Amino acid sequence: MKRILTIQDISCVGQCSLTVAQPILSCCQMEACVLPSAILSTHTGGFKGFTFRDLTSDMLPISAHWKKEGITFDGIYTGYLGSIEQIGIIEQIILKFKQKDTMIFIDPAMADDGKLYSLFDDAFVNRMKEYIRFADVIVPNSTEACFLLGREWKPNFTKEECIDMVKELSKFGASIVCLTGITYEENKIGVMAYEQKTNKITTYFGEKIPKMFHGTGDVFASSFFGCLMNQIPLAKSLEITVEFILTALRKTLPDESHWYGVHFEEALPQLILDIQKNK
Ligand code: PXL
Repeated sequence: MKRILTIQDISCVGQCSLTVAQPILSCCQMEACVLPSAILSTHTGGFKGFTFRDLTSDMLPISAHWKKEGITFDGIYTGYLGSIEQIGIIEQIILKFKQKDTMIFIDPAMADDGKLYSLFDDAFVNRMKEYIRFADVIVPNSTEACFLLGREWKPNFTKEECIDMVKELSKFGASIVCLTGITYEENKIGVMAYEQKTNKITTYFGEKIPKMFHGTGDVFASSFFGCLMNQIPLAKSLEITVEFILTALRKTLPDESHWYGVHFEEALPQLILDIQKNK
């Protein structure tokens, strides 16, 4: 069984980051080890007065213990990070644990809907631009793509603009760039991946659910990473992941009180079956 490491925060309530990644990666049939970047009482996208404990100073001692125990990882996936200083430490951890075939998957989780998340600023964006050079795969949404490229964001981009963005982003070095949440097909929302090696663009679109849900980026990244780690081909990985999210969103939509996350739990059986069928 593959063992992977995911580094992101624990939002104790909020259905994002580790509380989403861990169960999804287990459903993708991997041993999912975690390195929490920070502990928050909730996520920062709509709750007021959340607590935040930065765990930067724990990271090197934790990883040093793993090294001493001879623990290795087949993949490392990072999401929402706690501070600029922490990024340097995570780079050291990646260098320490990266073996020939270790997939480094970076979700540059820092912005959505045209805006940076509340705890980030331009200095964090600049550091993220350096950090993504470590990645084999990056999965920005269109807002993050614009911050990384220094472009103006708008709610909709044309197909040509999306192609231009993924190709431009690939210059940071990742072999796969996957842009999420793109909307140039009428009444649809989807993803576009560019694979540098083959110069190939792959897209997958699904029905556009008429509401924005917090945490879909984390559900996407976790499932997509899980599919790729199972060596499922890129196009199929996108299909499985978008269909998983659509099922989750359909389950969430009727529950109007659930504003802060996605009921992905009820869609997990579908993901497990798709992984078993395709791996
Ligand atoms: O879903 C991304 C995310 C993860 N973690 C925290 C967040 C957010 C988005 O707002 O606030 C703490």
